[in-house]
Amino acid sequence: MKGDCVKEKQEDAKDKQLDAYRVNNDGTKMTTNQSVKVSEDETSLKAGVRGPTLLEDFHLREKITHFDHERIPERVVHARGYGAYGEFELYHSMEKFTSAGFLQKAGTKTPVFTRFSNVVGSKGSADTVRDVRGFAVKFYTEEGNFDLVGNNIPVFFIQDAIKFPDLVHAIKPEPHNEIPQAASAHDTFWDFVANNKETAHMVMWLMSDRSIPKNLRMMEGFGVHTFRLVNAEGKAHFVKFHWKPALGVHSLVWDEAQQISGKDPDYQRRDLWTSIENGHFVEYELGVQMIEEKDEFMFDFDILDATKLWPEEIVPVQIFGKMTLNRNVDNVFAETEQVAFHPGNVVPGIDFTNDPLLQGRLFSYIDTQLIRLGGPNFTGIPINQSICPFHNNQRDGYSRQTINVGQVSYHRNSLANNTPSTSTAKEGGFVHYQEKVEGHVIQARSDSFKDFYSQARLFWNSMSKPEKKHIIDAFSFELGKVESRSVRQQNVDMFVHVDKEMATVIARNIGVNPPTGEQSTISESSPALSQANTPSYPYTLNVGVLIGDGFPIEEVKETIRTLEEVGANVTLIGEEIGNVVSVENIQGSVTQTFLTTDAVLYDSLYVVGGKAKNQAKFNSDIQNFIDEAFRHYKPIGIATTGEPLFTASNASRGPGVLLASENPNFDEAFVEAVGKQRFWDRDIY
Ligand code: HDE
Repeated sequence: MKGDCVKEKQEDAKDKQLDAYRVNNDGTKMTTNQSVKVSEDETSLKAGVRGPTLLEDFHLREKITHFDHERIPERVVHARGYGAYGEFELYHSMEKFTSAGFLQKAGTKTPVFTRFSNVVGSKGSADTVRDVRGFAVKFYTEEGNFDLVGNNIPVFFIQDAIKFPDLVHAIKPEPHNEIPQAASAHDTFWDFVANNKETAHMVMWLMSDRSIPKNLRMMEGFGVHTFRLVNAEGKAHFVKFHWKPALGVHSLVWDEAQQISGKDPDYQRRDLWTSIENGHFVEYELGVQMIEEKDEFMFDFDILDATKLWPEEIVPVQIFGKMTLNRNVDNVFAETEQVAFHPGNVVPGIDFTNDPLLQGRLFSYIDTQLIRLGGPNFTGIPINQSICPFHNNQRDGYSRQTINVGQVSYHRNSLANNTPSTSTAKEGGFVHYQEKVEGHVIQARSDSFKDFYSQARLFWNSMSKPEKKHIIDAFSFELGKVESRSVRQQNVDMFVHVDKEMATVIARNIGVNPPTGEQSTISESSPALSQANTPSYPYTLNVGVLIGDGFPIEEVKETIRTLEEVGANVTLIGEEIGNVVSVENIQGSVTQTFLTTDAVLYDSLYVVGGKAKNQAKFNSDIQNFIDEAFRHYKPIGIATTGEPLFTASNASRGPGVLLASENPNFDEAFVEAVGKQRFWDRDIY
């Protein structure tokens, strides 16, 4: 890229840069890649209409050759991902803590690209599997790219990067039969867990609702590692980065998640795409927890250990800005697939620590891009380019884009006046933080890394009653799928150290002996870890309206209007796609049928009922929807005409079930229930 870094309308800089690469086929004539106009694209060149095909048909050769090479290797982890553009706006200056240019002046807007991902499954696997979600953000700052490559869980399975290949081998499908896809519920993963006790804390998160997020808009993001913010005077703070979703943290229930995997494997990417297309932009606030360098050893955990979090009640998250995702990509391959994140991409004012997991990542990401994107020039792919020009003496390699002019490609030189030249810190040069280090060269773990259960128990203690039940169910499901009795036993013998009652119930469910060990003595909890304390809104939630002919227009119109007023997405579901007609002969538009959609794809139901051609089937379809939504603790609103259908279903009255006939303020009460999302106190089993 030529010229200076864009200073004005910084937030548009990336979009403008990409303009040069956007190609639109509308109204154009077809050409080869050499720009020769093509006259025939359906029949290859042959000697006689039934004769042999001729190699001189260059268009045929080029078309097939290009097709043959369309695939690149999927990411070794985080293969399934989805991305969007947006901007990051700084609320207030962070100058006191960091010299990073994009964090100096309140109101500064920086373009970003964010890719969310599932860790384990292949590129074509389902969205809603139980897994950690990647949360990777590329900030295109005017001092270069800063990548915050995090997850939706604040801790990690292992403490040292050297164990990453083992972890991934264990959790991926087993090599002899490549089963199961995108799932941790199998022997090798749980064998790894039981034999690597540092996994305990993260596994508690994995078994919790956090690993089945409702969508990508309603989950937190964490930088996981401890980084440093360094100010202009060179003073550093240890920090952990946090993304807080504006809509709160919400999850699916496991049965629902599994059904969605079949009904709509693209559920989460569809949700992100559609929200942005509908102008329901997606917001997360960014904050840091900060610890002064002098306080490094003040805590009962090691702040360099990535299996530990810093309880927010002890070290509060200080919010300093907001990311808004507001634009979908034009081409998923060119942008989302080719984006290359790297935790080592930092800008002056942001630096690393000795977290051994982070240190290993600093090596891995470039290494993986070299094979995935075919050589060292992947930074020239449009999505990866910084918005500022770059100058150095790196040259050549596969698919080099720049045409470097001149005879000099080395430093120091006199022939080019010793350019490109380096910059001092004052001139914006990155100067690594001058930490003092000393020690013996040794392959060992610090003793301060060896407490595996305290925070795992802190997490357990912080869970609400339904959350605890979900964790026990998840363990029982996952370990119940493990064939080796020994591995099942080893796991309950391990997790007894987190909670005895929990491990004892799991042992019973999975047919092994009750564990005999003792649980950790930690009694503290951290309310910030429970989703019971998260905000909840009806905005952007999906309400399915089950409707037939002969509905009461005033009643239904008013309820739908109230829902739409708060930004809920309302879909009419009926017997056939097309119009339904009210008693008053007013039409409504049905866009989904009981065949094309399913109750699991909606956050709540509004049951109107009515007449249909096949009345018996229509009624039973509605009753099935009600049962499903009821079992998944979802709000259900019943119009006066829907009451008989509700009564005929297996659902019972109770929390989150609202009848228009009984409720004078039905619309408001229903909207409130929709916003609450789940009614855990419903008596289901
Ligand atoms: Fe990654 N990780 N990782 N990781 N990671 C990759 O890089 C790796 C770890 C994370 O949307 C790979 O480009 C090692 C923690 C995300 O493109 C690879 C270790 C966290 C993404 C890699 C870790 C992450 C990746 C695969 C142990 C949360 C997807 C493809 C030291 C803080 C980024 C690629 C995207 C991707 C290596 C652990 C997050 C192989 C060696 C901890 C969000 O380089």
